[in-house]
Amino acid sequence: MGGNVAQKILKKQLGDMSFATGGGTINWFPGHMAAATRAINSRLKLADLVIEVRDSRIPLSSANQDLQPRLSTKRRVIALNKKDLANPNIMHKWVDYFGSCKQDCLPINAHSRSSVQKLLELVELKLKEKIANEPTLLVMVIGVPNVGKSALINCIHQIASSRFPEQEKKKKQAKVGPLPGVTQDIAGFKIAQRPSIYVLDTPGVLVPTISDIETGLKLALTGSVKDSVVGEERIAQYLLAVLNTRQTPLHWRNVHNDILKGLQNENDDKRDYNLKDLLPKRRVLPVASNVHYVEGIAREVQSALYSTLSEFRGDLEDENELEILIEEQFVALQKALKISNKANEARVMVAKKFLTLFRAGKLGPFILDDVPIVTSNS
Ligand SMILES: Nc1nc2c(ncn2[C@@H]2O[C@H](COP(=O)(O)OP(=O)(O)OP(=O)(O)O)[C@@H](O)[C@H]2O)c(=O)[nH]1
Ligand SMILES: [Mg+2]
Repeated sequence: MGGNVAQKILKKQLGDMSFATGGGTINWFPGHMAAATRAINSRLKLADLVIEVRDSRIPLSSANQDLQPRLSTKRRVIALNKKDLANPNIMHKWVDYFGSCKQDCLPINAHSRSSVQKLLELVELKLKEKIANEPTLLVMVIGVPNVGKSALINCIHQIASSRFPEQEKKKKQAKVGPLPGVTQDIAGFKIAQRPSIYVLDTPGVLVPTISDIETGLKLALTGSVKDSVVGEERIAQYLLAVLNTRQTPLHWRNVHNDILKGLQNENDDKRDYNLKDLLPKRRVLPVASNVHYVEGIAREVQSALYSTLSEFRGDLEDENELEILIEEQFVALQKALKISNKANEARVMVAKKFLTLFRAGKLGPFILDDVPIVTSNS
């Protein structure tokens, strides 16, 4: 229900954007993707198994729909990557969902060897017969941009090298990076001998037209589409619409109260100091540890969103009123994120920092897609 409101408000906001209309001038599908899609399609014929990497936060929206018909005819494992950023309480429902579709799937974290090890075991199981009978096997890793294909390949390669230390001479590494579009060419990595098993890293590819605005926004929010394509402000507005309609900030009440208590203590300290009028006590300056700083800012953000939402008297189901709340939240976020009013383009800065916190998981784990309802008679 909430999702529908979020969708409506977004249709309104994005209605005049080129990608909302779905066709014509598509500027968010970079030139190299068309060529990459053709290259992937031609290699797919040769692949013995495909690891389709998706983002755990959007298990359906991160599927490349154009590739699905081909993939469903192949041996396929869906790796739901970045599980560290996804809500573990909902993840199991997705595993059940894919299970009910008879689709192998495994939530993983490409930076964790043990979780990639499990994926490898599943891959080996599915290739068991082929491993026994064929001299060479090809495993393709595909997926939309920035889902962690190359990070996964590096982890697989590392595990393989420790199994076959003689292979370690060639320290070939796939390039990994925080922005979409890092891998531009298909590259092979040998991970086993007898049979020879090659894993192919591929460039992330999107479909040329994203049929539904919300899918596009989710892809932008999780970093599959360059921010500049949709604009940081719109992505942040979308995130706020999602959080508010789900009432997520209401769970941050304790954070808010703790911060209030903290402020109270600080005031008490100050009063002490004034009354006694003694030599100033040495104040312990916060160690400028980045981690602590970021955690602190994230809590300020959660607190700001809690208080704006809990004080909001409007109707969240009304898109105009939801928009008013989101505007108030932009103001509150600016303060929480310590962005000066004088700053040029303060709104864009607010949006950027807010998105950075979300993407790093500092606002908590999320799953943005809804699990489809499976009718049991299928
Ligand atoms: N939190 C988290 N971050 C991850 C995980 N896997 C990859 N990343 C990060 O996600 C970003 C993208 O990783 P890449 O491996 O470059 O993604 P890719 O799918 O190869 O991207 P393209 O080559 O652009 O298609 C990097 O910043 C990685 O460090 C994961 O499991 N959890
Ligand atoms: Mg890559």
